[in-house]
Amino acid sequence: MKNIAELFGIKYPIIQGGMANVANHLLASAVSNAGGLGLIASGGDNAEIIREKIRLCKGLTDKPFGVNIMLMNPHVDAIAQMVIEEKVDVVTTGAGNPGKYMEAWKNAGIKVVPVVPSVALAQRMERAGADAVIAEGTESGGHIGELTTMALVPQVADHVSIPVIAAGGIADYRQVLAAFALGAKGVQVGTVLLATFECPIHQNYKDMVIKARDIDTIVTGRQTGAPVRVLKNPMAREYMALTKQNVSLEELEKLTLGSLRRAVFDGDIERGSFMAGQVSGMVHEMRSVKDVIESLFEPVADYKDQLKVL
Ligand code: TUI
Repeated sequence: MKNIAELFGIKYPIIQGGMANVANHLLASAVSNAGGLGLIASGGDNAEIIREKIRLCKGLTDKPFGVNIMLMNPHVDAIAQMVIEEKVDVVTTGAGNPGKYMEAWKNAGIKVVPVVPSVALAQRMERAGADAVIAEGTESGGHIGELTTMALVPQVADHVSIPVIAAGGIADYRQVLAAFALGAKGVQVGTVLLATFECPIHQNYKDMVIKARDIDTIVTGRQTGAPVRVLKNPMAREYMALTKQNVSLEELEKLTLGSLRRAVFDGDIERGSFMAGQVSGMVHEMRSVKDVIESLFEPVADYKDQLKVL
């Protein structure tokens, strides 16, 4: 089976996570220029804002890149159509089932790669024509599923014949090797790209990730069915308190999305929602995107024959 570097026509079998409000044309083009697959994240943006970022990205790289569509976005129908018009190479999806858009994307020649938190959804996506699936474990930052990467990736790999991309808990080459050992044909990373020079977020956000230890993330909203992993801060503690009261899901989601913007754009340490994964404790310094990606794969070449990695 193809690894995802062959599938996408890129150098290294790595894709960038579709981080809402974070992953714009600057980050996506840096990842693609470094040999991975960069992604522009829809987050809660409307179709025209994302279209503009796609056009800017086309001016910054001649390599393939994609768009991540967050399916809880209220403008999702228009975004689904816009990526066809813009002839985007790859679409990844998150936070829902993209089934109703798959046929149109496939007919447009777009490679479709949904995030799946379970074997059942992976199988459904394969039947619907997905080119690969991203098995994202609960170690990830942001909106998460229940299963760990360690438990989810091999189970998904056993039940589909399309390539599986492992995500959640990957910050250095040991975790890349582990992902391939579990049956993945590629990896997705997010947190390790937050503390890069090219990542367009407030410096306070980068510093929070760099300072974080292993136990410094917390999952808000488990009780309401919208679990989101963030770095611990006063905002996260308030959210935890609110979910214990009778606040509506919409209200909580609004609070989370608004507070993500406060983290990304304002660097509001107290009131921002700093989405980040459990591997924040492995991020110790500012680096370039190229350095991050190369250091994830260079040692892996030594294991190439055992794992058929590259
Ligand atoms: O989507 C993510 N991570 C995200 S999205 C996001 S923006 C946001 N902010 C606040 C609240 C909610 C979202 C921040 N981080 N990762 C991919 C992912 N997809 N994780 C879990 C899922 C998922 C869950 C259920 C995918 C499919 C699914 O299907 C349910 C169904 O309908 O079958």
